[in-house]
This record gives sequence, structure tokens and C-alpha cells, in this order.
Amino acid sequence: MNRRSFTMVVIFSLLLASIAACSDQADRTSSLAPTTSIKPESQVVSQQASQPASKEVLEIHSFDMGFKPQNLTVPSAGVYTIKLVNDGVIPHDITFPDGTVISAKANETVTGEVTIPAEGMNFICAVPGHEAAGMKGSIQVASADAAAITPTMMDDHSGPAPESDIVADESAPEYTLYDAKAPTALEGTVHEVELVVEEKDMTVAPGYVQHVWTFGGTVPGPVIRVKVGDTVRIQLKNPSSNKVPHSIDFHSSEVAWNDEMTSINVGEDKVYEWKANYAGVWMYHCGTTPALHHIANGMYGMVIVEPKEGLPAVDHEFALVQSEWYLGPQGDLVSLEKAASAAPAPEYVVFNGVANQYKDHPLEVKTGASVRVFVLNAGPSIDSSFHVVGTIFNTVIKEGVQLRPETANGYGSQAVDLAPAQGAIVEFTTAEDGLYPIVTHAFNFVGRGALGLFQAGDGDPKN
Ligand SMILES: [Cu+2]
Repeated sequence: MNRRSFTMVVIFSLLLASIAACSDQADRTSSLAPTTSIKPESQVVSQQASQPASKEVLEIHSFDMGFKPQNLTVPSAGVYTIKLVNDGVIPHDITFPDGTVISAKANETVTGEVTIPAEGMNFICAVPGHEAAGMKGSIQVASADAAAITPTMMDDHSGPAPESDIVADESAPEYTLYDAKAPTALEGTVHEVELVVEEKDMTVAPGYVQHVWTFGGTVPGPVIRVKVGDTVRIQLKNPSSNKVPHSIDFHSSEVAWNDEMTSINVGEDKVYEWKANYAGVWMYHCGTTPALHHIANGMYGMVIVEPKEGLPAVDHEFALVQSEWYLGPQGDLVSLEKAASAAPAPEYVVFNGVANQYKDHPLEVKTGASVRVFVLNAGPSIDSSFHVVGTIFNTVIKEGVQLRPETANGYGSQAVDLAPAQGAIVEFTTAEDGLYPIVTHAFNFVGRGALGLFQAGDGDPKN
């Protein structure tokens, strides 16, 4: 298989991931079942009487796997020409519930006619699996009751929205991009670090705002990077403007649980001092009861402890924290009930706090350059299988166990398994210009936000 077709297969595979993620949802809300409320018969008749004399053309592009636009509005009921432009690399169709099917091969444009009734009509791609992957849309009639217009999903290009009882708020603020670049190690050997707990609203995915608890105002909290032998003196502050007690637990420290890790009330602060005795990628988190809720609500971050002599220089370094969002009501805390389920089913699994943020804003690297990623699975409950599509990890240092090129006897690593609270350092290079998706290879979560991209060079392997 050549590189080009390999890339396409990869992208196609990623898109297929969302099939699994959302097949339940699709089953329950078959797009062929009308979702609009039916207008009174007399109104339908009068709408049909005002059919346009010449057929208006509605241009709909299909891609792998979606339609653009996905939700259209026409001025009145009647016969329309549908122009299907297939921008995808595989065949797609537009299938209407009245039996109208317009099919187009890759890079083909096909037109057909359909009669849009007053109550509007949904459409899907009937190729098996494509509807569940997000290939569905609707055509509404402008004069129809506005309340009857039910877009099937947000047009955010990221595949189907995850199954949730929480309705997306299209007026939610844009998310704030979390800088994935790993910081350099702090200078010196004794570090004073102030961590202020902030309770605040955060857009965790387009359309979803949660009232999160944070270390330092971001989820995850700041990456703290030191070396073995360093002393870290954390000043933890819980401002009086907050509502609940909080605490901090550094996995990189060796202290009694009922000493530095104890909670502080609002308006209090404390010092938590520890010595970095062991190298690795470590988790820190709030341990205040119920710790599950405090972690699920955003209180976690990464500590990097380098060996005393430091890590070898590489061209790029990134820090990625995988975690889960169990959505509570808009603007409220995440759902402890969902998070506490024996079979947890988060709406989102994310890298650095926000669903798909590095798919929308790829992490740029030089082609062929050495890339190091510090990875932490903050959970709280689901394992990660960290993988970068199209690369092989030549170095893995996971929980103290090392795979190094100089000692590997030719072995490499494809995915690093991280249970909640485990961390690793992985290193790889990119073979050519192009896109290298970042996923957890637990693929049901890729469609739920656990998707990013490394972009090597200009991102295009063909030029
Ligand atoms: Cu807390």
C-alpha cells in the first residue's frame, strides 16, 4: 500500500470510529423518522400550492463522513434539484424517506430531484454505517414552525455529537485552546510554585459549558517540570470566593496521606513541600471527598520529573493529559452520578481538557524531527491506549520501565497503555510531511473527543 492510500485508509478508519461511538444514538433517532412536528393538513396544502415554478438547485457536498451544509432551509415546499458533490474518497448518497436516492462516486457530482413537503425532510447517506458515522441532515421549509426545526447535530465537522442528556448550547463561548507545548524544567533546585484553586465556567467541547474546579484556572492544571533531587514548595490557595474545600495530592511525592494532602477550606492556604526523588510523568489531583468528583470536575495536572542529568535534547516536546468529561447540566458541575457509574460512559474523552482541540488546531512539528510527548492519563476511570497514527515510538519510558533505541534490539512500540494515574514519555519521528492523528486506540472514544493531529511540515504528503 502506498503512502497516499495508507493515509486515506487511516482517515477513513478514524471516521469509522465514530460509528461505534454513536450507533446507539443512531438506532434511537433514525433519521428517516420525521423529527418535525406535522403541520395541520390545510397548511400543508397551501404550502404545496406555492411550489416554485423553476426548480431551485440545492448544492450539498458529501465528505467522509458528513454533509455540508448539513441542515438546509428552503423558502417553500415543492420540487427541488439536489446537486450532490461528493468530495469524499469513497461513494456516498443522499437518501430521502420518500425513496429518492442520489448517489455519487468519489469526486463525482450528480443531480436529482426531490419533493420537499411543508414539514421538511431528513436525509441520510444509506451506505451501511455512514448514517451512524454522521452522514445525516435535514431540509426544512422556512415557513414551517420554527420550533419544529430540529437540526440532527451541530455542524462541527467532528462526526456525530456524543450521546448525552445534555443539550448543546449553540451560544456557548468558544473554548480556550490549551497550549500543548511542554514547559522547560524550572531553574534552580528549590521551586516555589503558587497554585490558586479557581472555580469557574469552562467550555469543554463546542456547545458545552461546565462549572469546573481548577488548579490555576485551567484544566488540566499547569505542567510542573523539575529534576530529580529538586525541592518543590507548593503554595496551595483556596480563595474565599470559592464554594468548597479542596486539596492536592502529588503522586511524585512521598508524604503521609493525612499530612500535606489534607483539605483546606475556602479562604485558607497551605504549603505542600516535597522532594523529587523519582523521575517520571506524574499525576497531581485534588483528593477532597468525593475525590472522584473533584478529579472529574477538572482538578488534575502533570508533574514531569527529569533524571538529575536531564533528558536528552529533542526537537519538539509536548505534554498531553487524557481525561474524561461526564456532563452535568450546562454551566453546572460535572455529573458525579455519571462519573460514579460502574461502567462509566463519559460524553467526552479529551486531551488537555477540550474535545478535539488539536484536531482543530494541529500540533506542528518539523518533518523527520524528534518528537517527545509526555503523556498522562488522569482518568478518573478509563484506560488510555495512547497512539500516534503513522508513527512508531522508538522510546517509551512508562512508569519507570524503559524502551530505548540503544537497548531495544530492534523493537518498537505502537501504543502505550496507561491506566488512570499512569504516565509515560514517548518519542518518535515523522516519516514525511503529513498528518499524524493522536488517539487513544480505545476507538470508541475517538469519536468522543479523543482526537488530535500532529502536522508534519505543510501537512500534505503529496507535494
Ligand atoms: Cu478539589
